[in-house]
Amino acid sequence: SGHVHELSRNKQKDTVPWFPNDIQDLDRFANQILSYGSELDSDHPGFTDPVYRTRRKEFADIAYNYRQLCTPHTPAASTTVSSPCWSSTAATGRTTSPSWRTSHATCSVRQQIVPKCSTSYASITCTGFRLRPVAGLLSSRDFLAGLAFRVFHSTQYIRHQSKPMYTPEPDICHELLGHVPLFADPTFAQFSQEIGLASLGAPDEYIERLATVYWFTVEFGLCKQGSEIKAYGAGLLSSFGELKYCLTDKPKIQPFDPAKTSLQKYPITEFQPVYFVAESFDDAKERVRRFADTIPRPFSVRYNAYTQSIEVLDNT
Ligand code: NLE
Ligand code: FE2
Repeated sequence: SGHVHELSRNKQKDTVPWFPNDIQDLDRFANQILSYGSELDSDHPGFTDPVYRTRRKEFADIAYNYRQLCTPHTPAASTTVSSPCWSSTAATGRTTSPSWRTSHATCSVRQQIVPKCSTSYASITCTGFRLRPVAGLLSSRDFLAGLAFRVFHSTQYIRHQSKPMYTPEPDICHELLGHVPLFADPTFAQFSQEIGLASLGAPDEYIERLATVYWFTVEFGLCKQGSEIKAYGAGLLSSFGELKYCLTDKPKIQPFDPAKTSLQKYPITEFQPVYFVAESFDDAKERVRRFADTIPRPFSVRYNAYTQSIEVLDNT
């Protein structure tokens, strides 16, 4: 029950780590961020740009004050100015999955204007996925837990205009051109939620493995389509540089298999040396489900979409 998880929030051996039971519980960790979104490292391309830094701070503050059920679902922050970064990332499409191109239209991604988060929110009501603004980087455990509720923690600032082709940091181009179109695909939405559900109350070691599965699918996944291989990972769709690179013969390509994929090490500030190819979103979903069954947990979980809460089924 909720109370048991509550007591075990400060990690002790052999207790189940705390996890959100109800969608409102997401408010409890939304601001437990590893660094505030406006604090930039000295090697960040926007470090010496005061206008950019002020804007980042405004976005971080909006996210900080957001509450799941109280704030309207249209995060007020949005960038409706034109930006060279948006244009260069929005200009692409040929190497991407059919889901991306279908919902590309739904999201009315235009080349000159960065859409508001509210527009994108409307476009994914078909799967019930919603965006929640976040003020900084969440822990893997908290970030994955959001997916169990079909809540996606999203940045709102844009990358610095001096480096449009690739950024190690997620930004609004990445969220709206990369993630949102895929979350409009019902099977992909289920697949993503499956990773989230598997993470609830999982031991730390499995959180790391699930975060790795997430990385090689939702962020950097490739998928077969007939005799071709297409990119669907958001980190590829939003990076014009890496999108071209990933389908050359430079990187190593391996079949997606959660047991193995979840152990693969990866860099986070440069193009990936290894990618994993799924047979289909359905196949990937089944594989994640089977992998989830191997996670040691004394219970199983199910999401109740009517009450927006997790049902915990005792297995002991
Ligand atoms: N490298 C991606 C891009 O440039 O859009 C962002 C990846 C975020 C995990
Ligand atoms: Fe991402």
